[in-house]
Amino acid sequence: MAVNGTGPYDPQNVFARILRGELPCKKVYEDEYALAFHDIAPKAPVHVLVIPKGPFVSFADFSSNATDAEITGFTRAVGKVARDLKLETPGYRLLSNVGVEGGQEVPHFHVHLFGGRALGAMLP
Ligand code: IU
Repeated sequence: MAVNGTGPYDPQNVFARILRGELPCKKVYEDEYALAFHDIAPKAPVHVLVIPKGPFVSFADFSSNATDAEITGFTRAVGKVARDLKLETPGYRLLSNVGVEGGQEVPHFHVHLFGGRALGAMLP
């Protein structure tokens, strides 16, 4: 199910349900602004999703409508997760799919954090 990156927020989406504790996740980190957990279908030895606590559909929505505190808090949380998982050396990849053509499936903004192996050149 692909989604529109700027459409209305669906409070029943799976990540909203994880945030409310209605569905389980393998939590890596949580603070006031963000929750990080292992992707259910990992594409790399480390594949973690970091999501903001607020109801943002995509990066397009988040970058337009989140407060400065939410953007700063979320960004620092992503960096902290990468650091805590010891991904900074040799490196890692951040990715966020936005909307239908961008390949986004879950309509709550999330950043994929990949690491644990040499990832090669950026795709596509
Ligand atoms: P996407 O950027 O929206 O395409 O990525 C969604 C990711 O969410 C994808 O990597 C799924 O494996 C992952 N995921 C999950 O971790 N837990 C779930 O319950 C569902 C999807 I549904």
